[in-house]
This record gives sequence, structure tokens and C-alpha cells, in this order.
Amino acid sequence: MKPRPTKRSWAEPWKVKMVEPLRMISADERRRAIAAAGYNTFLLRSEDVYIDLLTDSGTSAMSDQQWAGMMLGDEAYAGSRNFYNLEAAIQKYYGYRYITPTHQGRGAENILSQICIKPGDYVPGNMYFTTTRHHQEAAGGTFVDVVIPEAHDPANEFPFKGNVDLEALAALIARVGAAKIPYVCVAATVNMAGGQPISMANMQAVRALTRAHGIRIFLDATRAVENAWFIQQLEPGYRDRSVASILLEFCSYSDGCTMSGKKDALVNIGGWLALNDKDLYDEASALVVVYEGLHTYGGMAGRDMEAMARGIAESVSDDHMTARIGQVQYLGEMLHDWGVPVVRPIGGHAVYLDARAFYPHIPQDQFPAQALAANLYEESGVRAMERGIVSAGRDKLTGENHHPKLELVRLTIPRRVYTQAHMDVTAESVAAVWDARASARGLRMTYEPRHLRFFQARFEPI
Ligand code: PM9
Repeated sequence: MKPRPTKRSWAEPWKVKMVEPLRMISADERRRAIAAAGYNTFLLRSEDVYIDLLTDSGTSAMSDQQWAGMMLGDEAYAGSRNFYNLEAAIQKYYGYRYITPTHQGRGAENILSQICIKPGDYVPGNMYFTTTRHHQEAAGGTFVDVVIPEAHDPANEFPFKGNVDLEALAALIARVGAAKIPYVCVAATVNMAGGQPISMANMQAVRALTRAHGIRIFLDATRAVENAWFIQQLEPGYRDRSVASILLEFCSYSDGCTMSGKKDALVNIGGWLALNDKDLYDEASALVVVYEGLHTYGGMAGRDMEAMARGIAESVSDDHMTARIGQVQYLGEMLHDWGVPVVRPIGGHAVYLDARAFYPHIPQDQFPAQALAANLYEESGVRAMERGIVSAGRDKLTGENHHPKLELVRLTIPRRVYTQAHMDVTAESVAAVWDARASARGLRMTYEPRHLRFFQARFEPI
């Protein structure tokens, strides 16, 4: 008999009411499918995928309460009752004053960038995100990475690797002047660093520094509830506070946020832009009508706004967050225990494989993370996403490839969708690719789109 573990486990605070069958296609079919997709997992058909860990964006399972809310959609063009429910939920849980929905996160990023950034401005942030930086650059700004150096080291165990490097931010302000910095873009958690959180203490310090210079802070709140859970678990003084109260305090140190509701807010589509300044909001809502729709729907159906309002309330539940991040950590710790190189500590929404450590023989210009994601699909039907040199794109001035220190493959866990058994199968599939690492080959890019190339680029094996 094995010794009985003494731990007490968490379990999901829900049970399953409806299922969607999955299907695994044969190894031959997978080989053909990934070749036809140009070795880019974004270009696979979803019906050829067994376990889909491409993204946690828009892939959550909604609750019965959310589905019930869908039936209460008020599809009026203007002033839908669901907008007011959504506005009230954002005000209650995030604390911002003025809100306009957008079709998804990048819609909000576009509006914010256009109203705040002038050509020649600098936008510091705790690591780039693809769509965020794209809109900042399209508005004429230059993104400056001010995340702490630990964030660029996959093995570093620092618990708050999403923190802003205050000295680097102060140095930028001294170098270019506060007038050239329309705002600091703070992401919580930091996606490209491995879903790593930023601490409350660091956020307070960023607020103090920026206030002294009259610079605004806009939060990328896409996974701020997950960030609040990490603060509760890891930061002294927050263990007895609810995730909801931590979220509210965290947001209070910013002047507004962009949001992709497709992540934390447990919906399949939607986002918002929230601002505390009325004049800025007026400018934003004048642009929303150009790009998104009227300011009371911003590209969303009434029913989708209702689902998001209800999803926000569900997302801040402590039990939900414990199970959500618990599942991510279950997968990550299993791989780590088996000696598979993953970004440490395990982040909030995904487990990130360190492709440099997998394939030290493949130079970064031969796209090791892209190759690893393709190999994982071919091996097992598990779909992951490249987060390395392909995602990083090119320098907007020189046209040269960015060479990020982190060359990663992201196994992203949708919320309330897969079971521990799916995590076990995923871990075993990754381990099989790890065992076969010596024979892996790099890729050559055969088609490069002009914008956000990782979505549509095509490759062939070298
Ligand atoms: N994130 C993700 O898979 C969607 C596809 S990749 C662009 O991680 C942050 C931190 C995100 C994010 C999307 C957006 C954009 C903004 N900030 O996809 O436009 O992770 O709703 O949000 C994806 P939308």
C-alpha cells in the first residue's frame, strides 16, 4: 500500500452540465494538417485539434447563469439595459467611473492609443504585448520595456516577475521628459513573461513615481483578477483579503484600463475601455462610434454584454480563482517535476515551455518555439502557441527582427473547460516531445504578413 498524502485538495466549484465531444485524428492526418497549416498552429482547423491550449481568449465555458443572461439580451441599438448592467459590474468590481464596451481588447487599445499618444511619444510598459504595442506604434509612439530583469529569465523564481523596474522608469522620465510619456501601460498579469503577477507594493510605487511627474497609468486589466489572486497568496498582508477587494485596490492606483473580457471575464467575446477622467472619456466615446459602434454597445450584442456582466461577478470568486490557477499549476508543477524546462514560477493562465532549453541546437532565427509548437501538435494533437521571435515581430524603425530573450511555447488553459485528465494527457505529450528533442529541426519562414505576423505566417522545415 502507498502512503496516503496528508494534503487536502481543492476542486472546481461547479459540475458539468453539457459536453462537447473531442476527437483525435491519426498521426498521418496530423502530419498532413500541420504541413497544410504552414507549421503555424493558428492556421489549423479546430476540428483537427484534440486538446486546444492555443489560448485562454474567448475559450471559457460560460455558467448556466451566464447562458440564462443571454436570453435577457436587450438588443436595442442605443441604451440597452445590458449595457447598464455591465457598467455597474465594472464600476463595482474594478472601480472605474466611465466605461464604453469594445468588440474585444484590441478595440480598446486602439481607442486609448489614438486619444493619448502623439508621434514621438514613449510608452513604458512591463513587457510588450503584441496587439498593445502594435496600437501604440501605429499611433506614433515608441514602446519602452521597463519590466524587471528577472522577467526575462525563465528559471528565476522571483514571485512577482511582472513588477515594473522603478529605476528604469525613472531613468526614462529623466531622459525623455514627462511630457513625452502620455501614460505608463501596466499589465497584470504579464502574458509574455509567463503570466507573471505584479505586486501591490510595486503598483503603489509606480503610482507614487508617476504622480510626482503628472503621468497617467493605464492598466491592461485582461488578467487582473488572476493577478489579484497571486497577491492574495503571495504578498504579505493580503492573505485574509478577498480577491474582489484586492482587485478593487489594485485598480485604484490606475487612471483607467483596457480590457479583453475574453479572459478573466469568462465570455467568448467582448471588452471595454474604462476611464476616470470625463474629458478623456468624451474623446474616447467620440472615437468608439467610428471604430466599434455606439458607446453603449461598442461592437457587442446586448446578450453578450449581459454574459460579461455576470461573468465579471463570477470571476472574482476566491473559489473560482483557486481552481482556475490550481489547474494551471497542476500541469506546470508536473512538467517541472519531470525535468521538462518550463518558465518558473508557474503563472496564472498558462504553462510556458522554454524552447531554448528544449532545442539548444536550433538558432533563434530558425524559430525553435514555432517548431516546438508544431512538433507537439504532430505528436499528440495538443495545440499550443509560439511566444518567441515570431510573436516579437520586427523593430518598427530598422525593420530587423526583435530577438526576445524568452523563446517560449504557451500551453494556455481555457477556464472551466478541461479536466485534470486532460492535463495529464497534455503533460505526457509534452514529455514525449521532450524525449525526442535531439532530432528536432528548425523552420524557415515562407510567408510573413505585415502586421502581427504570428497569426498568419507560414513556415517549412529546414
Ligand atoms: N491575448 C492571447 O491569446 C489573444 C490572442 S494573441 C493576440 O493571449 C493582453 C494581455 C492579451 C490580449 C490578448 C489582448 C488583446 C490585450 N492584452 O484578443 O483583442 O493577452 O481581446 O485582447 C490573446 P483581444
